[in-house]
Amino acid sequence: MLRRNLGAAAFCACALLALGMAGGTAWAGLGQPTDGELGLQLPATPIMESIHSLYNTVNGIIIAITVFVLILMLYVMFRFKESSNPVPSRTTHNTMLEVAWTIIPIMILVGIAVPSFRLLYDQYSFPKPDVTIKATANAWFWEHEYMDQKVTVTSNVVSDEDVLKAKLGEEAFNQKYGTLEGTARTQALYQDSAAVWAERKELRKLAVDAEIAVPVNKVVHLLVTSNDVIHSWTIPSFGAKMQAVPGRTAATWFQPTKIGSYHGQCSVLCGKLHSAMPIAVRVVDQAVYDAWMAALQAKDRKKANEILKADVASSGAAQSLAQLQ
Ligand SMILES: [Cu+2]
Repeated sequence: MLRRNLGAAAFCACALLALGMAGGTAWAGLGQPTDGELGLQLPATPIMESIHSLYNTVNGIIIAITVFVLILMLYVMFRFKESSNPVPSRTTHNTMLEVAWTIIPIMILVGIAVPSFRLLYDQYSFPKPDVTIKATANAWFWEHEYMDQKVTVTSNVVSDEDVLKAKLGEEAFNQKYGTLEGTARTQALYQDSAAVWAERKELRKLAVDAEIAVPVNKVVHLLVTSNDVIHSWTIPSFGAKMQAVPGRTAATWFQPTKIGSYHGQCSVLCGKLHSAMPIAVRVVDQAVYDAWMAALQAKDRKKANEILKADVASSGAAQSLAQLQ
């Protein structure tokens, strides 16, 4: 019976591992998710680096404890089974052992608490800001107001319909899809837009019509609030996540150290189009940022978008390529 159980457990573990391999698992990318990813997205800020290190430390401890308990259980199962140990011991207490299994877990917990509290402290210690942005959540889009420059960027998701319309033209689009309704329409748009997304080198569900930009290595303070229900502003690679609560202003900060394109989504289930609230931040050179901001201040949004589009160094495509190499 025992052998059969052990065999089943080993088989399940092997099957899971094989499934993971076949599913094309990969380590998560920088600033964007990867298909079948394992682990956290790569860090682009000192805070996210600390989160990675805490995550790895705690995972190491978990793996060590699990392996230790597994070995202990297997040892007990074989060593003390009825056939090899017909006369069981009558021992009920062992002071040394009891002190040890109380003290050691306490020491492990304190060991986890120290880096954990240090990280929490760092997350709430705001360095002097170079840029202050107020992110306001709306059902279903984000507004980013650069407080000192008095400029607001409204970011809407780019849908399958948008990219197909841009590719085919409004008229051809209506001719092809105008008669379709409901799921049939959604599916047709999804299937037909796949090639267009690949061609545009943009991330489906994560692309927005107007990205925001921040200068590299500068401290950004982010004030977060909402106009309707609770949302959450998140960029995983920045290690920044803050609830957007109506009537309140919360704050977080980040200091991105790598030029690139960073993606996140509203991460509190907020309603029907929760999945249509992506956030896209470009971390750019100071010169690119200045030019982009100047265009926005001159109310030339088209030029501002073009400046970011033309900045190859921070484009997501360059990033995916660098990750592959
Ligand atoms: Cu939301």
